[in-house]
Amino acid sequence: MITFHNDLHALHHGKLEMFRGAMVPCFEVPARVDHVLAELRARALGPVQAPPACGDDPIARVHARRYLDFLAGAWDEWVALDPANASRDAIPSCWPIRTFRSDVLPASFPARLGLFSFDAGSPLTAGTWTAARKGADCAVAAAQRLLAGDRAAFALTRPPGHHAGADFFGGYCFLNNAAIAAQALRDGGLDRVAVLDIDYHHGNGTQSIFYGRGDVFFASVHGDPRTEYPFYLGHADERGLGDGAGCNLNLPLARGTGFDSWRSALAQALQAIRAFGAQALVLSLGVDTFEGDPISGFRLASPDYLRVGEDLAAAGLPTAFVFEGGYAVAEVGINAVNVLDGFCQ
Ligand code: SP5
Ligand code: ZN
Repeated sequence: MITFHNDLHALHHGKLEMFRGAMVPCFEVPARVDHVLAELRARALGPVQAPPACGDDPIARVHARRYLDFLAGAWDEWVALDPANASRDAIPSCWPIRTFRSDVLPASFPARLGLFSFDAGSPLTAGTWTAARKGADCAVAAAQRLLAGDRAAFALTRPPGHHAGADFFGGYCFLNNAAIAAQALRDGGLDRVAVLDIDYHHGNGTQSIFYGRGDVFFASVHGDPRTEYPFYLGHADERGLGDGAGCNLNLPLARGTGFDSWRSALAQALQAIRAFGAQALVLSLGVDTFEGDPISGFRLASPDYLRVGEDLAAAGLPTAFVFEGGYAVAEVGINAVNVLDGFCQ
């Protein structure tokens, strides 16, 4: 399987994130991807290539113009507020929830930073926009390989994407790579596409992007949002709206869930994707389901990820893997590549 990767991901390197009132070192670090690359190369799982530039169009098919304009200029605006900001990341501290207006674009940069985000845990840095753009290139390139007939491709990207909505960032995510890949598959001629999200955290951004659509099925196995981030979406009763009714499947599991129960939920998600009649699959590949993950609560062990890959392969769909979370940095390469290795056997 081919892997698309761009070194410029490392330009996105947040320093600190807000957690329960404290600023703590970022969990989502460049070394995560270095470990995956090293493991891919050690196992000779296929070529690693830099993707061609996808241009603005595939990104604008998923994200709102005013959000993309905001992201593109955000770092310069942040530094223009105060030259001292060049040495610290941009983090929102004010949000227009409920009765506030979101239709009027504030002139104030901190106000727009809050308008286009949902948490204080996702620092925006000098290189965030460049890194995110290169990540979208990887996602589109992976989709193009499926359209060209490949059975699988891997977009090895960071920052991750699945928490980012059409016009907001959060959860370490800025551009929704999985959604961009799914939309590229649709625009490339497939009628029915599925996104399966196996990151520990619910893919609220991907769900929201496709919630009203009947052409893209979204399924997710994740920590129960009653206790787990992102808290405000991901419940089992969210089934899709309008044309999308029945095209959303959430399988929340309690913190502490081990592989056997998790694997049953995966089988249920794959069964629903089969019933939907998907012609291709985008797999949001988070490995923060690992027992050693510092911010998550499932109990998957490293060898379990080989079985995950085998189960995915048995679904028989062309599959674009898109890298998401996984914060046990030393093991993230083994775990992610185990999924790909299991798929390719
Ligand atoms: C892509 C992805 O996996 N995003 C996850 C974002 C989670 N953000 C909240 C992190 C909360 C950090 N908890 C620290 C617990 C230390 N014991
Ligand atoms: Zn996650």
